[in-house]
Amino acid sequence: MSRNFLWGSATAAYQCEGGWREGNKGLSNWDVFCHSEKNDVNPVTGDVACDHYHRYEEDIRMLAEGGQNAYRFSIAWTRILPTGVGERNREGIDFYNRLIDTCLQYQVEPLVTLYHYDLPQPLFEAGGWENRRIVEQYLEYARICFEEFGDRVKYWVTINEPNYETLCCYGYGNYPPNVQSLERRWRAMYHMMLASARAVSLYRELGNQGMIGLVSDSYPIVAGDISPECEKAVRKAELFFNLCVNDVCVKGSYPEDFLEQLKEDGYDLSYMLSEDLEVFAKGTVDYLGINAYNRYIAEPCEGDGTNLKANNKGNGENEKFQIGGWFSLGEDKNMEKTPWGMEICPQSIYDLLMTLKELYPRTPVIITENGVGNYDEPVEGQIHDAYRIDYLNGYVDWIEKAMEDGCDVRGYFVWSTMDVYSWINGYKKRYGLVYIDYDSEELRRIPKDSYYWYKNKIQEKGMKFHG
Ligand code: BGP
Repeated sequence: MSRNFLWGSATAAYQCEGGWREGNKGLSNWDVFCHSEKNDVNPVTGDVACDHYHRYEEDIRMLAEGGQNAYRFSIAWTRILPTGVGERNREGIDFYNRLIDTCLQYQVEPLVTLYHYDLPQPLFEAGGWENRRIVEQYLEYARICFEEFGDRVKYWVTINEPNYETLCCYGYGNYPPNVQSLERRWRAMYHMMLASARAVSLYRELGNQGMIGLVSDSYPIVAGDISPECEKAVRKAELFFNLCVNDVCVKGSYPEDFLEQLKEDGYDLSYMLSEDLEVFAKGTVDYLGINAYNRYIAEPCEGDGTNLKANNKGNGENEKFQIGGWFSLGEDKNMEKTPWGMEICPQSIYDLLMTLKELYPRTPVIITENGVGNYDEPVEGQIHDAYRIDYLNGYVDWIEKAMEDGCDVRGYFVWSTMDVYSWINGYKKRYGLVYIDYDSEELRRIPKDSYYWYKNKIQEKGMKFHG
């Protein structure tokens, strides 16, 4: 396996592929949701998206020409198994074979996510991640992917963001199934963690030699002030966002005070079976994938209510985030924020990485996503995204500092390779190193200033990058 530092960028199937009815693909919950009347915030779909399904060669070539040596993408479960279970679909497998072979042809290391938000619709209708049956179904799907692609793919991700996805599905309620029930959220997340642990063990049982991990959106969390109440709020926010995922996949068990809190909330936890303890303990990851975007300021709750309202309009209007009985999130008015309320704070990655080093000293980290979404407009055919360069540059420098201070980071991926569909934020919230002109017939690709910046940065830092 290559020992080079992974310098890459990332996408996910539903956000870029398009080709939603091609190659025998089945329908996913996102296909159905985006075509339903529930999709009313920014009513667009991923039917065509960037047409990566047909233009992957161009995208991978541009990535390689931009000096990158790694590409993170996800497999659509519905291309491999159109209804989620049953016979494998050759056309879908062939598509990913072409994608992987193209990466290798350009000397780009593929880092492959098995599950990134898009669930086969029949499984979604049977309860999705709330239904324990999905653990076996996911495992069968993972087995097929390992068998078909494991000879060439050496970096795997079991599941993308168990925290953020379930928070949107069952907290904000802006992703399908669009409900607000934290009790259901914890149940769904538990099955994701179980499925991930099983897949890690299976990967090893099959004799694979690569690295398999889970991608966790993780947050540096600071106290609103130095009071003991704020300190307690920090711990609860850590449990809520970070430890409910990271402790489980790295240490192989849930934190005691997390389980206590769920009991205190009065939730039915009968889905947590004692036989699962061993599954978690055995299925710990080879590396932890970190999606780094935001910093949080934890404070005690005001009253006992829960308030969860997402800002998907990019209009700068953010409601206070509060989980009754747990904590609330404060705001530092002096910090710069995007119109979607994300704080710009590159040095916070240093704190996060040093915390991870303390908590999980033997587990390497790969930064699997880092980026900033905003409205980008071409000026005379170019995209001058200096704000993105500042942001990414700050992150890379602070990551380097954390590495100098002993944190074992193996790779860095910008979100995203090119502009992609931003879930229910639509297409106007752009993250790409490459601009997509969605109005042009050929979905023209235009490298942004940040694309060239990244190329130079990689050259300057070198492929070894302390490796
Ligand atoms: C992560 C997801 C990505 C991507 C990114 C930006 O949570 O893994 O799929 O979308 O965030 O988020 P958004 O597009 O919602 O702004």
